[in-house]
Amino acid sequence: MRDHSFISEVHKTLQHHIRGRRVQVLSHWGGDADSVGSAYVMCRLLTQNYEATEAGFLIPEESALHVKAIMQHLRFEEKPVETPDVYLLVDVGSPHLLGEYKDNVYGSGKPIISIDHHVKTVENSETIALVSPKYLATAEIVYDLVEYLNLVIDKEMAEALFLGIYYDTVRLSIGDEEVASKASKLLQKINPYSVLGMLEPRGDDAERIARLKGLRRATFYRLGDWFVAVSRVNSYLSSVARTLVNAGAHVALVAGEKGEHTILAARGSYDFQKFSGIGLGNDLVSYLLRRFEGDGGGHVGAARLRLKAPVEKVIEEAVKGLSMLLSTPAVELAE
Ligand SMILES: [Mn+2]
Repeated sequence: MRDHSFISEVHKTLQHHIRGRRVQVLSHWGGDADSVGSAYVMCRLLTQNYEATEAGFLIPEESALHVKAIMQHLRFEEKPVETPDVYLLVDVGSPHLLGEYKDNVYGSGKPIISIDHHVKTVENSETIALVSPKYLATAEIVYDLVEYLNLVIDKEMAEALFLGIYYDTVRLSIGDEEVASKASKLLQKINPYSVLGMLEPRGDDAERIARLKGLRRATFYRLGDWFVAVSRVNSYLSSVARTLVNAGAHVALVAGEKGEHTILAARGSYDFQKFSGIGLGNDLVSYLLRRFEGDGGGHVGAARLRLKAPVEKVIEEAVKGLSMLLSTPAVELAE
């Protein structure tokens, strides 16, 4: 167990708040393997071990494709809880990541518990924060909780927790001995061939078209040692941003229109996250929120913003912001 006293605090908090209550579990927007894997196991623990009368899970905004695949595989469905008594946020680094549900949750006056491994932010002050950045994934916290409760891990739980840990450690590449030992225990109950493919689903035609359009419309900048790709599409923004990072960009900025707002999705490559010293979810987001009205959040390698400004303006400012944060001019790559 990575941090026994933290896990015992998680346990005591749940014991205190969950019994006889209706619990709405929420992930960050779009979800990912970590938030969904953790939520799946937590929903089971809440009813089976902490005696919640009801537990339902919701993902703000549109679910990522791999999330849909994992949920289908686990036969885990989204379920809104009517008049919840408690909210449980899983892997939600900042209230902004609740997107459309943020005002409901934070305006409810009900206890909000957050189980997470991201760095605690000031905004979390209203929340009962069970947060430990020592953990490499929220699924790793849940793994330790399951061990703390002395439960037998079945195949579905093993799959959910393994996918969460594997995804958040970038295929274990940023893992340590502790994570390796947990992963190896989980793997004994899993057929990797049948589950790992879910992390790279092929996608439907609409997403494929958005990615291809995103590639065709992309322009590229060099900022010192870093390459930044910029593009615009009106749907599947994060998917397009991931595609551009896979193609070699260190940062991808993808913007699109949604009503009177511009949505901006940013993704950073693994080396950008590790060596640039810049967090997209904090540095770039606060840079843009100083210039435009709107909201946004994220973590080191991913950000999403909703801004009241035209797409061109947002893109222009985002590139300028990166250039300022990296203290190097942005030079557009010639054809
Ligand atoms: Mn996570």
